[in-house]
Amino acid sequence: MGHLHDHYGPEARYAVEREAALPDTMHRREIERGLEYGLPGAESIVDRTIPTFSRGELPHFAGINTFLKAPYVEDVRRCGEYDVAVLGAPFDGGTTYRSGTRFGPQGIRKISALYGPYSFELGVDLRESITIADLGDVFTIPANIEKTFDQISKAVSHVYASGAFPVVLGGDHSIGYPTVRGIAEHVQGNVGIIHFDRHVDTQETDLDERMHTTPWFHATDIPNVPAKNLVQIGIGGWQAPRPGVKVGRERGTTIMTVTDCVEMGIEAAAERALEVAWDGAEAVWLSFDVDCLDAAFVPGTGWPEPGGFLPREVLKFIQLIAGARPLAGIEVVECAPPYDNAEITALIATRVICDTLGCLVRAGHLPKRAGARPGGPEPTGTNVNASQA
Ligand SMILES: [Mn+2]
Repeated sequence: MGHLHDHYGPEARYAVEREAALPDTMHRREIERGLEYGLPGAESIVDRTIPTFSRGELPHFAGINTFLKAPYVEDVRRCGEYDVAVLGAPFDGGTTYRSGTRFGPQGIRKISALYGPYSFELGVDLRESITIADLGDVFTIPANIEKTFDQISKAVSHVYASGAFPVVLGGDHSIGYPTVRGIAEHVQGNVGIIHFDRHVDTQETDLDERMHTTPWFHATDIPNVPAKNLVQIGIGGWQAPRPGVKVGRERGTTIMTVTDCVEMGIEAAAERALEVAWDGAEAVWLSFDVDCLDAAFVPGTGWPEPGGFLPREVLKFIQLIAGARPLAGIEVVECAPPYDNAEITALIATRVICDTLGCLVRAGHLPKRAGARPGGPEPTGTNVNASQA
């Protein structure tokens, strides 16, 4: 690397320096595989890395829409061979206003095709660092919340036990309860939850059922998921129902409003959130409701509420959390493509996942070493990358 001049800011300097240190081994392998499986390009194509059939990253508008164009792994028994496993939970039976999140996984996968595996500021290339599988979607039951919860818990439990890092694409926020239930059964000790949302989601029932306004009431009823380890970030506005606020007060959840976070500063707020979630906990689940952002940035959601975070605030927050400690997994919920304009809601949903993965990689939390799954014993699957680490 040549000498860098002095006009860079610290972040840009880090980014520019860091890129020189990133390998390109997996990228070259992807190109070779593309030429083999997709045939070398036509005679007139000057760039001989281009195959006849699109295989791999390029062009971004082509291809089959898995998350980040990760391989679709049909045999879910093999998910433990990957560092990260993406699974959709297409369910909107828990919505109490706008439905449409059953199309959330599709919407997120579609716009994720726009993303490359490399982040400039983070100085990370996911393709060179981790393997990702897209397992497709859980078979949800549209007219039955409880059967859907059982399906989601079984799916998340399977992925977590395999050793792969679960990334759950919602779905409305009712899925927060079954996802945490699927993790908690494998954790010897307590599970904390970092919850981004404008809404508390802590009432027992809504419209007589366990709707998307209720996941944390039921999750914190699980013996090793104490309410004291639930930190709720971005809560506020006119849609945080009083019954839920009452439950949060009684059980002692920690609520941080947007103003609280912005005025103490995102670094201090992230530190507080980490302290609460990890206090005596063995594993921490990240539950990200896209509506924690201001309604202007997330038109495609079930309960848009003005006054939320700016994207750069929430991304900074996520980066600090994922960089600090290993997470048990992440879910991104309430992305409703039928209401989305220009895919901007799906875009931020994808970005939150990519930044989380990028920071976990940069901090050395991914790929996981064998047996280093947060709070649990040896993985039951064979994690190929982990065993090399
Ligand atoms: Mn919400």
